[in-house]
Amino acid sequence: MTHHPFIEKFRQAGQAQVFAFWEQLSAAERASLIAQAGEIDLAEVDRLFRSLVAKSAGQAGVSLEGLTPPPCERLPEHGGDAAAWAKARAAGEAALRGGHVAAFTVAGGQGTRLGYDGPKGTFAVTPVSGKSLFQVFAEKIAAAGRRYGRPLHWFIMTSHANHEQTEGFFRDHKFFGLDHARVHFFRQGRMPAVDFSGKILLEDKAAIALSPDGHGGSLRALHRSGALDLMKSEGVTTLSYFQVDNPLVRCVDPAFLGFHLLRQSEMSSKMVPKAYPEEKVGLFCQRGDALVVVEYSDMPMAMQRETNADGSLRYGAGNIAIHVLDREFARRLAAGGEGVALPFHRADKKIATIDAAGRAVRPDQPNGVKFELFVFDALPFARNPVLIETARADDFSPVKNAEGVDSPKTSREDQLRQFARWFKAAGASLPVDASGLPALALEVSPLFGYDTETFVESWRKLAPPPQPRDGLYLE
Ligand code: UD2
Repeated sequence: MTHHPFIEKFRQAGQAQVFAFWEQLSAAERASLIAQAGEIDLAEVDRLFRSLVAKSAGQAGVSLEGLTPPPCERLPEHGGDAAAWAKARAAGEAALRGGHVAAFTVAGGQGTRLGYDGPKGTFAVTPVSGKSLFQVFAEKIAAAGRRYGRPLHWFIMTSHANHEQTEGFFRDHKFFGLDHARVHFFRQGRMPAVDFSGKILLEDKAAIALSPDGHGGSLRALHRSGALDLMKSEGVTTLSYFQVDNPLVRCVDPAFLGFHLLRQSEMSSKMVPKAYPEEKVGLFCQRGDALVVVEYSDMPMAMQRETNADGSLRYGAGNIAIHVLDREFARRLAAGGEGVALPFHRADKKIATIDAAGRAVRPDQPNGVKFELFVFDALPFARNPVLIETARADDFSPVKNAEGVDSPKTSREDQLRQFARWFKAAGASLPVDASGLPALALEVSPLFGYDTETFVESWRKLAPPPQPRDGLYLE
């Protein structure tokens, strides 16, 4: 057998099967396999197997000890302090004018549930012109840059699987008018899948079964890619984090940024009140001084049904994956070290692999484990975390499933409802049903307006304003 230092290293770690087909591989295949092996931290894989797989049949139980509902900055219409919101907003706007904020999209997920073949950000979501998720964000970011007189940097985390396609999509669309020097793509890390005895699985004879390391891998990837250094040299202190699947998101929200900055928080989050106890979202909770997210699957249903005196859910602060992060906090967590590393989570999956004879195996039951990091696990490490409430209708309507809840249809309808609310605020009459859904398919480009205020400003400049009608597109 040809010797390579990696082969010996893997053999010593009990992972010799990774190179079982070495003799059959071409020079190019060998080089590629070695490069993949080089991504793997064998000690980390061994530690994860021992702590998450070998020890127990399931995920190490999340402790519910000492959990209480978290303090939260309520919206003024729900009893929040309007003056504090106004002050926060002014502080956020000052940070945007100073160029201290960058947008950050995590777009490395595999998007399997949607059944769409391509990077999720390229999926068409808007009701009339069929803009992609990436275009919607690009236009919101361009519009905010214009409004505050400082074009924003935009960081986009991709995966190995979708990096080239994502970059190509932006090039083909001329970066949707953004300055391409301010749009930065970087790949997230990968983790190997292991079987239930801890052996690293092969995808085929020349490839390890590697998959993205979770959205929490974004902190390591920001660091490794040099993005944090670039931000520092550009005077960016604060990252506005959102997921690629949510076209309603306010890519940069001055009030949210302002609460974060005024409280000198290292990481802050937005929540929406859960729609019903069974809703499948992570839940913000307080434990001592720390803000934590407990996944819905880890909290007993009885606890999720507990109510306050006014009937609202006691643990009702749903995580919609919109956060603000301090740049140096991201660096500290990425560097890891004693007591400040994000924990990995285990997910049992059906993993396409090969058997000892090299034949393809397509299991119909989970045959192995993937390891993932979650970004919200950074919250307990953050100084002065701030949690604010946001209106679901103005911040959250993700595209996750092909049909049913959180699908292209529900997201399109939520966009239409938002446009209809803006028209109404501007005094334009538009027939809507009881749910606020207009009978007309119309669309507002974020370049025209991306919230009530910016829409109304642009609308008032139109002379005469157009009559709302089917297919109307405002840009
Ligand atoms: C996430 C949250 C859930 C709720 C929901 C809101 C977890 C475990 N759950 O559920 O509590 O907040 O979002 O929408 O986070 N991604 C990467 N790399 C990866 C994995 C994911 O970039 O390795 C991105 C992905 O492209 C997407 C986002 O992270 O933008 C969410 O990923 P998901 O679809 O796995 O999370 P989901 O919807 O199950």
